[in-house]
Amino acid sequence: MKESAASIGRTAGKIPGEDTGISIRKTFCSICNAPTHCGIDAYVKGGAVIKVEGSESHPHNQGALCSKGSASRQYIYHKDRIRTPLIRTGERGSDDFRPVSWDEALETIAQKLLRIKEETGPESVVFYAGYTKWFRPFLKRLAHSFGSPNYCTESSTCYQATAMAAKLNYGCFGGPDLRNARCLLVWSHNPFYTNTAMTRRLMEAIDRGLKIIEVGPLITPMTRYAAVHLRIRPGTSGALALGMANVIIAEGLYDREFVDKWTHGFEEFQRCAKEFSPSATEALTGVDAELIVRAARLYATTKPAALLPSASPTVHHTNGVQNHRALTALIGLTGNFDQPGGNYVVPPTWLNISTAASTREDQFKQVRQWKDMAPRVGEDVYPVWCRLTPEGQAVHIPFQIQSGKPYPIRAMLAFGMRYRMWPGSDSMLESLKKLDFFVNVDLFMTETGKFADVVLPACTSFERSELRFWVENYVMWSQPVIDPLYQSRSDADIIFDLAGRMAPDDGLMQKGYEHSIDWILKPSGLTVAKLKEYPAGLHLKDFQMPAYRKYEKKGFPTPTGKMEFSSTILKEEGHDPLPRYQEPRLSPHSTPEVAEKFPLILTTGARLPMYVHSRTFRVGWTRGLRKDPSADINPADGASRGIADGDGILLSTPRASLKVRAHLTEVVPRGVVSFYHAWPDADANMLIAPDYLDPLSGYPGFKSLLCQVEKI
Ligand SMILES: Nc1nc2c(c(=O)[nH]1)N[C@H]1C(S)=C(S)[C@@H](COP(=O)(O)OP(=O)(O)OC[C@H]3O[C@@H](n4cnc5c(=O)[nH]c(N)nc54)[C@H](O)[C@@H]3O)O[C@H]1N2
Ligand SMILES: Nc1nc2c(c(=O)[nH]1)N[C@H]1C(S)=C(S)[C@@H](COP(=O)(O)OP(=O)(O)OC[C@H]3O[C@@H](n4cnc5c(=O)[nH]c(N)nc54)[C@H](O)[C@@H]3O)O[C@H]1N2
Ligand SMILES: [Mo]
Repeated sequence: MKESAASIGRTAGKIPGEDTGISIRKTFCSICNAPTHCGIDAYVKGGAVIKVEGSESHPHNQGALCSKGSASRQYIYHKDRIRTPLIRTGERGSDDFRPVSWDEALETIAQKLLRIKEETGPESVVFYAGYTKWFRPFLKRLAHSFGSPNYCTESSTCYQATAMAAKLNYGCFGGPDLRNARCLLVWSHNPFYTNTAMTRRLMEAIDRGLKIIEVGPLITPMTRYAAVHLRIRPGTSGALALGMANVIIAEGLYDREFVDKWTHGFEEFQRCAKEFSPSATEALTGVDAELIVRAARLYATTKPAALLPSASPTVHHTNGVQNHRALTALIGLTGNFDQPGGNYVVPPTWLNISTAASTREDQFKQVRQWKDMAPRVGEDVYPVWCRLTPEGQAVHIPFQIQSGKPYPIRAMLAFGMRYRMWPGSDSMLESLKKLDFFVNVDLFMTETGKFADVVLPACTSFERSELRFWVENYVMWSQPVIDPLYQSRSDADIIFDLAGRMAPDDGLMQKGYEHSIDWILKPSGLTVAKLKEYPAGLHLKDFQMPAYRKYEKKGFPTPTGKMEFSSTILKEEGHDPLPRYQEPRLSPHSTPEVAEKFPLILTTGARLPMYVHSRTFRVGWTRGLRKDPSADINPADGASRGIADGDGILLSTPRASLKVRAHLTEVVPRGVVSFYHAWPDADANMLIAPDYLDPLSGYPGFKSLLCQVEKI
């Protein structure tokens, strides 16, 4: 078509139309976490994305995009994208790879893993997924079809411990029913940085008069809306929760009827909470006794009230699971479990996202039962974890590689693995080097990829098809808006291709990706063909949400059929059945001798809005927002050490030191240092010992240890 002056102007303005050759295609951003992905309008011309906008029509983000999604083009077209499959030719850790065809790469992987299976059993191979979630059900199925129990994920340091704590108490869990809540107890969650689309619903609820109680050491954008902010010392959530329970019980503000009829172990719990008077709790948590009383009264008397916990900061401690049990116990104590406006249980539809639709995800994944496979990695050390969590404990992988006990781990097929996720990351790297065979699939050539024997290029969400549900009862089968760049492929294609080579007996997987999705979707009545008719997504209008108070009919899915203040499972496994408070293993109270040299409390990994773990450091727009690794330090702690804002400092723990910059800010309370966990050249996890773990879950104590800072 001949271009007129007007149409040239329209092209420059990136205006879609036949004359400009620009079309808008619907997709979504998947740089951050699965429940929070935002709908995107991709402006495509000549097979390339030339602009992105938040989709106005998408109910989740309603047109908005954060700094990361807005930088999507820099992410997709980044120079570090892996271009072809690669096989290592040089030393592990070097850049020496030779490009190979997909067939050679996949055949090499299949042959090697099948040989290992024959020699030492399928359990010698670990199948691993990093933070990316969308392909996990296929990977888990591949692992079990191959015969290995060892499907492990990044969730071994993230959400699974909170799920485990909630399952010990209730057998199931529910998020806040925001629309009907009148009070929200936000326990260490900062949705303004980490769950941005949710904050629209939150602001609407605040406008309707929602009362907010915030718990967490840091000042966040939520703080200005909070009626009370309890700035606890990191690692003391359990003490605070018991302190609040103490007030609620002593003042008779608990829900007697629910407690009498539906709970187990209240008497013991009451005795346990009795020790946590407001003043005793103040001594442990650093929060004024008067504020603790106010928060307890507000939460217990404003009905209905919901708890909004986070996936991780309360369990990133050596006492994490019991902390999280104590704070979720407050829901039952006040009769807010599965009530309108309380914590409403909606079973997950797909990838832990709950909607009105149901699927067969669980049956699809657990194609072979645990009893028909070897014990999982970590099962001997974390039996409670294995009873409640349908995966192995990934934090234990390096220990088992080193010990070879109870059986050797010889190979890993990993998708998006980053060894710096592990505490004592340097020691994790040493363990990786001991593997006979290591495959990593990623978008980018990463530091971890350099230690792999085979590296495969994955593509972004713009270049693939995937099934995605949103809590707004919305579903989408996305279609690629551009072809995969270079020779990259979608992770699902790679897994299904490998299933053909490594698990030929898995009839369903042999039928392919879309056929498997149809099988999974069956109970919902949806199909891939139907979803393809709605490229922008489909509202699940005719689907029925589950009732409230489901326990009245079926009881709780716990051993006693009740909410368990005192856990039957923990008792059976020889642990304290009560959510009793213990100090973090390193703290001014538990190790005063260490605190003499390291008097500050270190919390690592509080999220920043522009970064998602290691993902967006390489992206120019986001990196420009906070360039250098810097530790947040309270100005008073800086002043007493002669440290000014921007100074080079040494951040030290008993294990190691890092050179970083000082960022003096009131956001952190006095006595606390907060440092982001995934800076490329300053790895927080070098500061933490590999065995600094919660004994119940194996979770690392990322968020409460001891440190010192000094000017260089
Ligand atoms: N932008 C961005 N978004 C993300 C991520 C990201 O990396 N970047 N990561 C995603 C992932 S994997 C996760 S798990 C979530 C995490 O999501 P969030 O939990 O919302 O994020 P955090 O900043 O880790 O923690 C929230 C609050 O916990 C409090 N906190 C810190 N230390 C402690 C402590 O010791 N005890 C208690 N009780 N509270 C503490 C702080 O006050 C902090 O503001 O975010 C997800 N979203
Ligand atoms: N000190 C400290 N450590 C922590 C935490 C903390 O708070 N403090 N938080 C912990 C928590 S909660 C979490 S969730 C973990 C996260 O830890 P990781 O799993 O390490 O997180 P990422 O860096 O986001 O992702 C790993 C890799 O996945 C790749 N990737 C991205 N998209 C895709 C894709 O579509 N396909 C494939 N194959 N690869 C892809 C990325 O490029 C990246 O290299 O870190 C944990 N570690
Ligand atoms: Mo996480």
